[in-house]
Amino acid sequence: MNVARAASPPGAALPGAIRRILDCYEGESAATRRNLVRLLSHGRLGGSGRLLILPVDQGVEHGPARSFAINPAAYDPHYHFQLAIDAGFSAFAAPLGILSAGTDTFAGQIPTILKLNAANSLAVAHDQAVVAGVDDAVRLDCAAVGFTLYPGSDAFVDQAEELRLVARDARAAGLPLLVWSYPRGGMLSKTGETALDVVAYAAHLAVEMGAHIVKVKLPSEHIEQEAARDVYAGGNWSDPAVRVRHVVEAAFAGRRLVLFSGGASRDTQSLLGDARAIREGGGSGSIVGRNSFQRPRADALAMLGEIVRIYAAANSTRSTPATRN
Ligand code: FBP
Repeated sequence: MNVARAASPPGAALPGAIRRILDCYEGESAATRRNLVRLLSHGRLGGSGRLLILPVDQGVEHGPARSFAINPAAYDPHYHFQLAIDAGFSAFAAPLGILSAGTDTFAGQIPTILKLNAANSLAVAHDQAVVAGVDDAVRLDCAAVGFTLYPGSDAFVDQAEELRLVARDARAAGLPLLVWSYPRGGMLSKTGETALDVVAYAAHLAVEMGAHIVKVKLPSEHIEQEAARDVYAGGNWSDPAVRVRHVVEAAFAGRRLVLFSGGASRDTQSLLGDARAIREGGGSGSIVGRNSFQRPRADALAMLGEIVRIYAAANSTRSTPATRN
């Protein structure tokens, strides 16, 4: 089946940016490709080849009060669906409870991504429990499924085996797999969790294990692994765009979509600076949770509008297979 025709309105050609991205996903089923198109076509960045995703799993990961007390409207799952729609996000990613709580009201208005595993701050282990299945995502008409991997943690081997099964089920159901690849635990120092070499390694592990889209934190200049120090010596790593570029290269030389997370709430200018670096480095976009729902709604909409403008302004200055003109 011709995916381009199936995913577009009759007579409409698929935008070049999306076509180039699809060309990088060799061997995928028509249904998986159609769902990638669904994500890449929605919202204010639709058709640009970039993604902006609203993730709301912080109530589980960090606790409800730490996440929502600053903006009590955000305790309501419907608040996040509406914010995702009004801000023009590409998709809304959340655990089963939140997605179920708005699935009828917001049906067809925003692509959703079901986060299949979860950690919480009451536990100490660097591990996640698989708490939902691909069958739930199909029932909720999701456009993709999500899974958090902790490279470096003592639970990594078990997590990798869980991910293999999730990836198999997701492919059978035609759902793209988005992997949050967050190094932590084991022998990694706290600084090492966002070290350039470690973040690039985490991105590579995720795509090697079947992620269609990988999400990582923006890397710092720090190099964690002694054995990798020589390889990085002499690079211009003080430029955040160069660091983004390196992570994108580690994800099959830009043949996979690479997103960067927003992190804890901070000032708008610093967020916009990150978005510029991601764009310049050939990253595919951002996942911005706390910085969206921990701001008053009007401020969040204004800030997200600025991020959209940055991503929509131009393509990356250094091309990858997915961004080449
Ligand atoms: P934020 O934009 O709020 O950082 O959300 C991105 C995210 O990956 C969430 O999906 C997740 O709950 C959170 O970060 C985990 O953050 P941390 O690793 O700092 O606990």
